Amino acid sequence: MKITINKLFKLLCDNDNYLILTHRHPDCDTLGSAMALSNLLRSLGKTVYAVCPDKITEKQKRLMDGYGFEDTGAPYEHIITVDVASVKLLGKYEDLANDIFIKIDHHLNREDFGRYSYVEDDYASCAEIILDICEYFEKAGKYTLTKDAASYIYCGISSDTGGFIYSNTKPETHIRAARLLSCGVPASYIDEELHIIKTPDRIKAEGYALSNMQYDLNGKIASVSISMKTRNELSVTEEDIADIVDIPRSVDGVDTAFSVKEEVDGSFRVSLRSGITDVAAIASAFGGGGHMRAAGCTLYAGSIDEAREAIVKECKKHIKS
Ligand SMILES: [Mn+2]
Repeated sequence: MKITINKLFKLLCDNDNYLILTHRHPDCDTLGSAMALSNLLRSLGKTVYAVCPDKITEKQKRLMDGYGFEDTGAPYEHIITVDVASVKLLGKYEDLANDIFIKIDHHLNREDFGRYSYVEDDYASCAEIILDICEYFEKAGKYTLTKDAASYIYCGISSDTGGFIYSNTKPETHIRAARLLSCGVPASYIDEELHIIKTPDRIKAEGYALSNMQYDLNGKIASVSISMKTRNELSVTEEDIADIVDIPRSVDGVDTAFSVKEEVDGSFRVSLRSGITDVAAIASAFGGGGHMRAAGCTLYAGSIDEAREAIVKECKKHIKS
């Protein structure tokens, strides 16, 4: 059931013992949203802890002030999901899908789950919704946005807008960011961590991507495939290749860019980015989802080339010539 912010305010006030769930393959939007919401709920005297179905990266841990999102097995009563578009994205927590109390999300292509849902699907990030909630509590005289919470929210916004570059960035996005900066958020530190600083292994992975790019549809599609064999040869981690799709998407003339990565279980993880084409529609053809211009899915195919071909075939259906 969709609820208003006033109803959400009442629900958060009237209940206690929260478990916040983030999505698998976590980004700083889901993590930052969870951290800021935890900060708000704790300041109200509530018990809350946040977990992630996957291990978070060292960089994410730094940005989240050392909080690792590990499951301590602590008891809880009410589950809140943040930035989770589908129950599949709950990973090992998928079996909790029917027990979700409140879903807070900004995805356009999302599943209907959770007893209550609070959604703003024209927001660039889920973290901005958390900011709205914080401000609602402020107006009610129950909370003052802290520098820490503001920093977590800023991480979410900067992460989901690619540092205010993606087309989801709106005037309101900048206005919200301005408010966060006025709380003392170390924006340039966060932006550098998120968008500039890379490990030597990440640079090595980018080198591989640069020299192994594949083009289709007269250069409108660019892709890079990284098999487990390549991963081992380069000795790069999942973290090193997490945003490798940024390499094909940086090529002039490319509309749709994607990366295919072989996973430990033999499946193929695909990340899609585009200029115009609705890549959420492409991802959803394979049971995935996301946003118009940034989406992802997991494929089960005989080989990485087969997986790549399947995506190219689907892209061709959606790219207007
Ligand atoms: Mn998000």
